[in-house]
Amino acid sequence: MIKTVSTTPFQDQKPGTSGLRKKVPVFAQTNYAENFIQSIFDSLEGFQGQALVIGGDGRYYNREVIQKAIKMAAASGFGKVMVGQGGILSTPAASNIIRKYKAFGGIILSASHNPGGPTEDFGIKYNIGNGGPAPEKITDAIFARSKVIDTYKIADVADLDLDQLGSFDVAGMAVEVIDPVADYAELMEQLFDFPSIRALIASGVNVVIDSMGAVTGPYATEILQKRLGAPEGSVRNATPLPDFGGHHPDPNLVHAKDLYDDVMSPNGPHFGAASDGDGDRNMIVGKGMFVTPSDSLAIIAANATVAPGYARGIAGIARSMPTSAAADRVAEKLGIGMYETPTGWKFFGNLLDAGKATVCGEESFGTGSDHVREKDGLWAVLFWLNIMAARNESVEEIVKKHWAEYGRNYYSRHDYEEVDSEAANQLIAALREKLASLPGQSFGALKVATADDFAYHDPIDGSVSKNQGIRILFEGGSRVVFRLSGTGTSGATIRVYVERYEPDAAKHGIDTQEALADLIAVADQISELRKRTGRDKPTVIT
Ligand code: VG1
Ligand code: CO
Repeated sequence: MIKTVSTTPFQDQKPGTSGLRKKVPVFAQTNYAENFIQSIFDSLEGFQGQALVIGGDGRYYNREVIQKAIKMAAASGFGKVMVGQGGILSTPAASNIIRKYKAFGGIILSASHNPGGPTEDFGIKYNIGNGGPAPEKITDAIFARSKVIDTYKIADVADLDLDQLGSFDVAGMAVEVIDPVADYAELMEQLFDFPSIRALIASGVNVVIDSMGAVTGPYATEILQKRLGAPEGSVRNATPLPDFGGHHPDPNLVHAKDLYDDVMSPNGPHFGAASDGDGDRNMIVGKGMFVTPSDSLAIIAANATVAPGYARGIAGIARSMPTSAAADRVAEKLGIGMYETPTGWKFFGNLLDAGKATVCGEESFGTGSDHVREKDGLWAVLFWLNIMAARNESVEEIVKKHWAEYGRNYYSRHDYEEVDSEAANQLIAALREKLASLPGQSFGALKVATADDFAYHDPIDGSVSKNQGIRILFEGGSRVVFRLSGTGTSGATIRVYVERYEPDAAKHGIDTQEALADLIAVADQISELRKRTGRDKPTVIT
């Protein structure tokens, strides 16, 4: 029943910021997914007889790869697979299942915020036993293995019915098809004050969640509508669809603009939130106030003790390097640790495991805590609702008071998508060349204090990750950061991150792009971005 299949390696299976992401036609090549899955198994030790969690965001090709993964897990000697019904598990829910049931690890099928469909994106990611994305040591081993692999093993059996809950046998391995929502909803109920949030909603605070045709639909429906009493229809685009209904499931001001406009309209909802393809991102919008993800992290950290799960306080905060320093000011005031890591959730795992950090965040609409080892979209939404309920204030009031107390970090990211890869690499290389000569140079009123290519020394395991983004820091706390995306699937995406700290509350009402205009101009001057890419404006501004 177990077949060993000869194969030839592919040279392009290098996991990026969050797993391997390629267009569906690439993944659909004969043996492409199989090679990568076998390369994962070949890079692991000690999983014989152990459990593997499998699930995905429901995008096109999800079911096909899940069938392959189950049959290959059986062939390689896993004792059990736990798979979400319909092949569905949001990324944070998968992380929770791995932890709760002490699985050896998990395979998450998703390309997250990238579009889905027959010619769009697909992805495979491996998570370790702590529930978090595999660290670089493992992803490097997987890549190395994928370049030389010559066989894979698969059980030669019929497909499993993924829609039926229950326990099954696949080639001698147990498979449990589980409810994807139940364990996650239970965890949220432990962390947050559901009675207070229910009362907030019952008092007339109108809350909507846009699931963007992606995986959070069933989770948000269960939690917001069933458990917290929001009226039916509060969760929009609630059915996970293979092509996300044509949506680009990226919760930001461009792709979730309908929701934003609705919340900003006089009769629209008081609070709106959106999530991405696999449910780990969040966008928070209150009437009159869009919350930047960096501010969201800071505000959650500053108010954490209102939530029952964090009532004892938080041990520390971690943020990715490009994320604004708003949270640093909170950590300073609370007298707790602050950690700056490279982009990607895998770098938070050690800090969370060691109890050094309790909450973590990235500027890319990602926030989370030690309750799982992934960022968690609905968790952030519930945290905001819990804070609103506890303080009896609107989003706008909460944010403005926070700025008044800590100062405001004006922040924006400019993305230049599908740029010629050669031009993008040259731009970064040229910046690297300039680093040594930048300190001390002035650009108008801005004087460079330091400039470097960010390198991270993991304080727990001592590993070093170099070349994680070019930072140019100016005197007074403003900065620009440049890095190339590690999640795109065509050409290169250049991300330019711009930040200015403004302590004076009288200057907190300026339009963000205006407040950052001089830094944006200097970023272009130093990088020659427009000249090198031929672009005169970013593809997406968040
Ligand atoms: C992007 C974000 C990063 C995030 C990653 C995965 O990576 O910038 O902060 O962790 O996506 O998020 P990059 O390399 O493209 O900048 V998800 O929700 O796509 O898994
Ligand atoms: Co995601």
